[in-house]
Amino acid sequence: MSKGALALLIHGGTDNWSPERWKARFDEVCRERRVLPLAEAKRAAGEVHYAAVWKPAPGELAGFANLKAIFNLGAGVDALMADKTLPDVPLVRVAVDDLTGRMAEYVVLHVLMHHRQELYLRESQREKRWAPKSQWPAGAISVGIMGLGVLGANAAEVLARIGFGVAGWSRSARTIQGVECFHGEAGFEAFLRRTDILVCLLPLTPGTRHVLNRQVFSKLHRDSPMGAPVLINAGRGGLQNEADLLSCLDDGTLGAASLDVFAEEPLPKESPFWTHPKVVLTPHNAADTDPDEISNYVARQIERFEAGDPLENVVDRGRGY
Ligand code: NDP
Ligand code: OXD
Repeated sequence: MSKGALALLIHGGTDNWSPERWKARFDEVCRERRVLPLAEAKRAAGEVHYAAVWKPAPGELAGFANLKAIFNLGAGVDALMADKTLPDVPLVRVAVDDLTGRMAEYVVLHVLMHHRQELYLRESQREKRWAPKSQWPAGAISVGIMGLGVLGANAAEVLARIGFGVAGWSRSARTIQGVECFHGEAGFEAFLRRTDILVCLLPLTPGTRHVLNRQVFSKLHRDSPMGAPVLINAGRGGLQNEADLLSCLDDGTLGAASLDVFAEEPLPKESPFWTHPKVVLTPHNAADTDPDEISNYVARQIERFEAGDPLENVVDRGRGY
């Protein structure tokens, strides 16, 4: 009997999400299985047992009646959770060392950028101004990480090794060596009050939408050598109230922000974030999903599933992440 087909529903629109690139990779790692791009998959819908997806259109997955599992090709599943017609089969997300390492690189880069006064130093260079300000050590800065899951916990450990004072906040209680852990509503204010650089690595769910707002920014610690607190958001754009964020940057509640994600992506040309002097902007590439790594990961998971072993990193639909 032939193996159930794998459908590719990939709508990224950037280099990394080229459907052709993913198809070539899946053909290599799923040699005995038909790997079907969307149009072909629709024509052979009954033969499709698995779907590998990135931002599928709402309703698209519901057309596959014999689906056994869905593999989201990234870590965040908010786009899928918003689809009310999502088939009731296991939904697997990405949690692999490759992605985790990439996110640690982004977080370390941006924490160091603000801590080492890079915005000021680049401006000085442009103006040919030799005017160093005194530099404090990493231990003088408290970094607070919202979300202590796969990505947040690892970034916290790496930052602690560099010497920052690191705390984290999650929904349930966590223990991470060298990291002061807070959780839930009850722990939120104390977490914010000790934080100079706030790093957001939360998933976007109904419980976290717009969690980054004026009320939260105004509770951050204000007496660090940086002068004002800093936000780094690499979770999702929907986590930030963008009007609050802009007004808090403008009135000094926040000293600066590194933003990788936005409510609307690609970010419209007219967005004030593009040219804001206090914003360091990246185009949602903090941690790219690598087709080589992740096609292997999905192929391995399908093999496990067909051998009767449990799938890994299955999303809890009740929690939404
Ligand atoms: P995980 O599911 O492993 O971790 C999520 C963390 O957030 C957990 O610690 C969880 O708490 C916490 N959390 C969830 N809801 C709440 C809440 N209401 N209050 C407090 N804490 C909460 O996710 P990952 O670490 O793998 O990924 C995090 C997010 O990063 C993804 O969902 C995605 O949106 C984003 N991402 C962005 C990328 C980019 O390139 N910009 C790349 C990859 C991911 P608990 O521990 O109690 O469950
Ligand atoms: C992800 C992402 O969720 O790339 O993996 O944003």
